[in-house]
Amino acid sequence: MIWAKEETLSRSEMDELQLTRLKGTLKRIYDKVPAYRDKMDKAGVTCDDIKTLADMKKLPFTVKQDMRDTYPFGMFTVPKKDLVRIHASSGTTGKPTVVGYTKKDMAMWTECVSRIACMGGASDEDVAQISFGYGMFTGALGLHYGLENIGASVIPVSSGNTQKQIMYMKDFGSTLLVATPSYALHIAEVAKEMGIDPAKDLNIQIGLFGGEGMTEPMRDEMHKLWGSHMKATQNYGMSELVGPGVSGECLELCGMHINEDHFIPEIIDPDTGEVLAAGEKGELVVSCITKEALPLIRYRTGDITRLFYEPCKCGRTTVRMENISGRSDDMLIVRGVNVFPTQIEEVLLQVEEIGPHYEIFVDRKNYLDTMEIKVELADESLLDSYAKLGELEKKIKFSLRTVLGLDAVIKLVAPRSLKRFEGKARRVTDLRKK
Ligand code: DLL
Repeated sequence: MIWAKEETLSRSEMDELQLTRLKGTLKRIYDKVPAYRDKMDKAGVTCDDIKTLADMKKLPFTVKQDMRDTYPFGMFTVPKKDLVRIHASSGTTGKPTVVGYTKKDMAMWTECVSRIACMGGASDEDVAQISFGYGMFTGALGLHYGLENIGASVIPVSSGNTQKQIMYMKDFGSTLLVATPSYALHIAEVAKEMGIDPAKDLNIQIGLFGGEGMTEPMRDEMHKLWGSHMKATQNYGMSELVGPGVSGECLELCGMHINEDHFIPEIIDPDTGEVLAAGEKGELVVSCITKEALPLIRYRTGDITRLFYEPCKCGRTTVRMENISGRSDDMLIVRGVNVFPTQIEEVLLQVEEIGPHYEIFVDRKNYLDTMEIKVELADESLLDSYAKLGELEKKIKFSLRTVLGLDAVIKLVAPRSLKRFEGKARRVTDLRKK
């Protein structure tokens, strides 16, 4: 089922709608947000210069630092009194990024998430367990409202307390799981330890995963644990833009459909800022064209992807974005080789004998970069044979070198010995930054 007619507009209808909305939003920002007005003035561009969507490239970017410089509410276009919700995303450094919603924004957010849930196969028949952490993170409340809106029965269980989650899942007959992919793997693992086979003894038919990426081998792992019947899709968003609800995969699994009547995507070269052609890979830049409180224009997400404009078999005509390959700031350069952790994950998870849990450590010794990857074995029995372990380490090392040109030290460790995550996984430690 397709939730809204806006998901099936022709390209010319979509262009026209986007342009009208962009012009209105831009004028409001120019009038109400001094920080963005200054940027436009410095760039020598006026609202009237934007006559077509192609003119967007004249507009200055907005970056996370703009939000920090104007902390907490300086980029808002409405007085605080008009806000009905405030969230914040905690960065690893500095002040958090604060985002706010008016009543109208809440309705728009809910609508966007309902569309994405629907794309992933959710309906009013579902019993939806939300295992994202409730709180300042936008994931849980975003999915919560969107799923309630389509009539699903929502269980706001939050993250953590995993054994209890599994008890609810079993006793309430939950059919849909909302979680980060890494937490979904962990829930399945704990269920097994409790003597419950997630694929047979539980009834999860739909997995709506997001907040972090899910590579294809990771999706395969998900099917191994939760059963091949599970429809495992991922969706994407960012608190600054709205939270979840920016884009999501439909069941054709060929990229994430962007809610284009609310968000205009562009792909730029992260180094030069130049706009790239459709199909080229670069940094995703998004303009919010319907939000009241915080309509960021040309926001640099830092996420690396590409866009496909061909209509999808599902009937939606909205542009699709490829799985995120990484963030421009988490690309590792190891002895001159550029590599994203997702590429390492793709190589690792194709090795049958190892499980989906790994940690990457990068360091510098005697002026040379080193990389060590700890990987969990899928099965304990291999630990008994030094010879087999050595062989397997060699095999993984060889794959990494052939596929990515990377030399790494591989350390195979016992199942369940690496850290587990209840929210977004953190698998890379770059000790060179210390
Ligand atoms: O993670 C919003 C969200 C919550 C989206 C739940 C989907 C589901 P932030 O905490 O601000 O917001 O983090 C945003 O997370 O820039 C990406 O780097 C990453 N991210 C989110 N979804 C995906 C995904 C939420 N499907 C940052 N694939 C983004 C890859 C993702 N990365």
